[in-house]
Amino acid sequence: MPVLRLILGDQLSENLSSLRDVHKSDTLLMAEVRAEATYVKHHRKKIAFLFSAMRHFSATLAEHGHRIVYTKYDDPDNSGSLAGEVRRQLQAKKYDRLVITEPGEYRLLEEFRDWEKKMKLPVEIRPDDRFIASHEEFAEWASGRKELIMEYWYRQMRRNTGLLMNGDKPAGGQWNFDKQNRKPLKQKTAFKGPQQFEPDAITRQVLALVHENFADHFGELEPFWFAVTAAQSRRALSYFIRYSLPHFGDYQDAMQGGEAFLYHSLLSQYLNCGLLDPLEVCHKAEQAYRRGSAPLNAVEGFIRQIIGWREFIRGIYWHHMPGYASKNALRASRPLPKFYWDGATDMQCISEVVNMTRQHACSHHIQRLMVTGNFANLAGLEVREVCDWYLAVYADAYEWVELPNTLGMALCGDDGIVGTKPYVSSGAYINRMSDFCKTCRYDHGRRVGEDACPFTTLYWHYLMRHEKKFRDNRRMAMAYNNLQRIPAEERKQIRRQGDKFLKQLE
Ligand code: FAD
Ligand code: DLZ
Ligand code: SF4
Repeated sequence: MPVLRLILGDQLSENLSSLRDVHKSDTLLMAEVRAEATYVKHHRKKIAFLFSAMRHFSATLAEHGHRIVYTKYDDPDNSGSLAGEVRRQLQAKKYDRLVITEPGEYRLLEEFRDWEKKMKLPVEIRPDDRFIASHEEFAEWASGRKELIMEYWYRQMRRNTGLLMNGDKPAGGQWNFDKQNRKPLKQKTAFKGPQQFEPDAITRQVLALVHENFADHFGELEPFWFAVTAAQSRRALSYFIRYSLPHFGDYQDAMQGGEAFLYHSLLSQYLNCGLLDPLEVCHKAEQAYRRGSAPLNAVEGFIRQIIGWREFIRGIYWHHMPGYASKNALRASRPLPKFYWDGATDMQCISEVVNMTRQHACSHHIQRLMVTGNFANLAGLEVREVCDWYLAVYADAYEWVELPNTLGMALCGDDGIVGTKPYVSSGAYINRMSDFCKTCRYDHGRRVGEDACPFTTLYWHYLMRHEKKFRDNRRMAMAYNNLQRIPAEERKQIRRQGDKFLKQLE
């Protein structure tokens, strides 16, 4: 009897584990469904990107001789959920079993685990092996360690893959060149970022559909320029390697007004839905170093993001779920302010990042971590609401990668699993790494008074609020020594001003 194989919107890879033993008589099922498009109100560009990429992928599978059933969002019989679409197939035809590659979110894994009973059909859930490490390898590495430090995991991944290795030694004699990767951009850059693609007929159809059906979702739909096929994603990769990678390291942490991308790759949305393979991406970057067209600090920094951070974050998610999602170590409970959606705030940095996010459904790591994330942590914004915001607004967001980055790294909400200290800073850091403060009505250097920068006031307010928790943390010693140097009267003023600001936020 044939097998039914369900392929999800972020499983657009021909080497998917659920397709490995596929037979021509099997049915491959893909479905655009309301439940997945609205469990958070995804950015309209994200929905358009995935629907278009799904349609292109299904066309490729059909060209390769597979039998595909594809439900479009506006098909009159669309049941609106993955379970409903599977059921429709089971009613239409007899199948031996259902095969699925493990999803990227725990909520779906739980649902799939129930299907065998509910659908009265054997359900086989296979590992997603489009990553470098398996869950078992991460669990083995994590077991018995007091702290999970990304750097050590990364070295294991370097050894396993042989990337940037000369025998058993790291290329250049050092594992990590991060210290060279923190330069601000002193001048406006003329570089206009990643390769862009003209929407084809399929994408234009999807854009019309999203325009029609998701008018109340966040984000601008057009201009739409994402790659939507594996071939286009590879072209975007080559473009990045050629034009951006040489500068990626130096300006990895820099931010600039009006410039959403700088020298970042903008490849995460392609990697995360399966259009690009992480190892292929890293090998291409390594080749650029070996042939002398990109410096080691850039290539090492880039490869570390993928085989280090990306794999580490995924390991943390699956190792700690389901409990991880309900953590809120700092008891943050303030509602998400409206300016996270409309960008209408005098804080120039937040306004810029929210507006870039609304336009592109992308923003780079430091914008996510040190602007919107930093503010959310400093202001004690409700963890679930902040996580849902990040899950909704970025084209690369799926819970396996969004949650540990947001709840763990940005909000310090997981009791030190992802990071050993909070990523918080005053306006001084934002001023050093960007030109946002130049056009802001606030003064990044002032802690109190009319013009005090909210980041700066809240930074000291945060240190005082959480003194019990962080005071004895070795990595916070300098921050607390600096706090002690502020005169007692000014500390009182900071408390008052911070309290007032937070009250107004609500
Ligand atoms: P580049 O700077 O060019 O980096 C290269 C690649 O490295 C990325 O494409 C990505 O695949 C990988 N990478 C880099 N940093 C990380 C990281 N911390 N975790 C996982 N992969 C990483 N990344 C997502 O892919 N999806 C998310 O939903 C997501 N949410 C985030 C939320 C917060 C609060 C923060 C601080 C970070 C988040 N990140 C997320 C990580 C990172 O910001 C993005 O991967 C990156 O900005 C994507 O842009 P890029 O492709 O230009 O990355
Ligand atoms: C994100 C998303 C969206 C917007 N729509 C669909 C869809 O219609 N059909 C589908 O199969 N997948 C979609 N996805 C991706 C899923 O939400 C994703 O597979 C899970 O979040 C697990 O990572
Ligand atoms: Fe942001 Fe403060 Fe700088 Fe204004 S002064 S841009 S609020 S850091």
